[in-house]
Amino acid sequence: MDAQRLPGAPARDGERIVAHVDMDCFYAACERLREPALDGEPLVVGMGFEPGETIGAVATASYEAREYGVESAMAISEALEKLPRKLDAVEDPALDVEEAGFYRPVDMAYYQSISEEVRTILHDNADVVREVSIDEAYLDVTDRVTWADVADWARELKATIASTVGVDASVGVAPTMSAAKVASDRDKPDGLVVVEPGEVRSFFDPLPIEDVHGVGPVTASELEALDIETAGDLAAADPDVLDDHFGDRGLEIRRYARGDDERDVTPRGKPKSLSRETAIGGQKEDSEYHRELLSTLGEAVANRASRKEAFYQTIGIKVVTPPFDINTRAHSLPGPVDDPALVQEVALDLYDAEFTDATVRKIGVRVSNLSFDDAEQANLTGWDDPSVPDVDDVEPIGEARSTGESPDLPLGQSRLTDF
Ligand code: DCP
Ligand code: MG
Repeated sequence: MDAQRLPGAPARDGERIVAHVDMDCFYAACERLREPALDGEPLVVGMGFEPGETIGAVATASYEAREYGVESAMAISEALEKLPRKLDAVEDPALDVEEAGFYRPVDMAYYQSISEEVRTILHDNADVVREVSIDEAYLDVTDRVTWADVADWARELKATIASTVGVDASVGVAPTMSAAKVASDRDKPDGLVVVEPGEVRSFFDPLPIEDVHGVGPVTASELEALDIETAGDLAAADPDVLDDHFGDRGLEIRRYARGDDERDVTPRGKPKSLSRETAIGGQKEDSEYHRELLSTLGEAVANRASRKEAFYQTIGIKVVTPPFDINTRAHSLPGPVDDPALVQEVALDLYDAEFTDATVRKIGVRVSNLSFDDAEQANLTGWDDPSVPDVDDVEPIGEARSTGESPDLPLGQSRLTDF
């Protein structure tokens, strides 16, 4: 604790108490809720493991399955090599049943419902909550707790989530968002790490460079070539050297390594529009394929609008043709609707009217002119610049990454993203 700080003192002026909450092996934890026999077993949630299927990826693995080297985003074929499926091991004498695991398909709607239960608890326990993905949120609890009692608050929060919902959360508490996020990851699963204001530098210093926000594998190896191996090395590095090698970005990651992060926890606003798009490998000219994608994307967007209790009055498509021409078309309805079949129908009509012969690099569906149950009318701003993601319209990572809502999209060739 900071020497000048009295035990139980509230945060100082301008200083925040931020918690980052992240569920442990979230999809696997959800599967265990409805199938308790999976408790303690190696469990992989993903797509593509059924006989005859070859393409798919791991969404998550239980900590027991991680011991075998299975991890998120790994090709399902690789996961099956590391950890064969129990069902197969029982029939194949060459495989050891004891060294096999359970596989379950992704069920986004179910995970969303569990996520909602957790969110309710988070909102009950903090004044400001910013959800950043299906299993992750930042909470600002400055006005509720002091540094002396925040650990008790966090323990109670974890216990409430465990007893009410039945899944484990890891919690990190710190004076900034980025430090809280790193802290929640330090003691997983079922972790709790509190980093008080005076401890931020000593907490960051020994961490490997990859743990610093904004440092990917390429930057990490460039930094290592400069003998910068830990967050502490980066924090203490000569700013001129970093500026020479990396420009402004170098100074930015240096700030992160020092735990400097000015961002406030802000709740999400209501989105102005909801959209999904997918890149098409090989710039295919194949209208049936394009139409299938549009149907899948239209359904995903409509489901998302339903979950957010949003009605839409405008339905549109985006078709990107070579070299990189963005064509958008939209149709406005007489009034707001919540009608997935209509989203698909309008999207296909807009496509059929102009694009059946087009070579397409990317294709997407968007609903806009949104209204919510409280009758608050959102602005229709048209199509966003795809290079600038709308921060209020970021879908839970799990959903964006998962093949759960669109099992027909081969992984690696197409992906769902926001636009
Ligand atoms: N997810 C996914 N594809 C990925 C990464 C994650 O579909 N490449 C999904 C499955 C995860 C969920 O998002 O359960 C949450 O992501 P996390 O990164 O928080 O991973 P977990 O909660 O599974 O594990 P951890 O205990 O490390 O948080
Ligand atoms: Mg998680």
